[in-house]
Amino acid sequence: MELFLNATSPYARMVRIVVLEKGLAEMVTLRWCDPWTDDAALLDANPAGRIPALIIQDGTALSESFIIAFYLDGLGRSEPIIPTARLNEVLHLAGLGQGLMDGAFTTVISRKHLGSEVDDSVLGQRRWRAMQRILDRLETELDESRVAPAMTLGEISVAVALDYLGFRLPEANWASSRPRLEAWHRRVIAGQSFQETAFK
Ligand SMILES: N[C@@H](CCC(=O)N[C@@H](CS)C(=O)NCC(=O)O)C(=O)O
Repeated sequence: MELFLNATSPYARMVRIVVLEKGLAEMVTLRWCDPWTDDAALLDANPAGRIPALIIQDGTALSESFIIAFYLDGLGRSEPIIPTARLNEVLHLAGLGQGLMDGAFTTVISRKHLGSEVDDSVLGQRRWRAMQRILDRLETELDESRVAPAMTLGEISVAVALDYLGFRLPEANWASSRPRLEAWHRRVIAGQSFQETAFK
């Protein structure tokens, strides 16, 4: 299989962590690319021009991080990252992580293309409030004692989104008033799959 990715995309990192957690690294060739330059091979795999995209064994191209994660979860024999016994809880958390990731990524990309004054626009302000609400909700729902040995898609999604906030929007300073979430995050990112894929 071939995975189109770069080193700064939170969506691509999430899928890369899933690959590692599922023990599939040897089956996946990493295709480093820049989605912003209309890379021809990427456009062929995903006409939306976005990473991640995954070409699977029969040549089918998959796009969208959650769809790719769902597919990969069906491969390999390791613990499921979307376990049916904890489905509601895992999907709930994965949704919050995705919402946070979308808010952070859209903020970064809007600033880059429209200037940082976009933060003061109606949409920019709305996005910022949404991120704060998600962070506050996570602070009430998560704590260190809830980190199970087998990583789930919920944990991966939230922890990658928090890492991305620290990487691209450090001024958000999400951890300063959220000690439980900070302890939870520190515990999750200590795992090898997070260490190997750190943003740079
Ligand atoms: N909903 C998509 C979002 C993917 C996404 O936005 N990827 C960004 C990089 S972080 C990208 O490739 N952007 C290029 C573009 O929008 O043209 C997913 O979950 O995979």
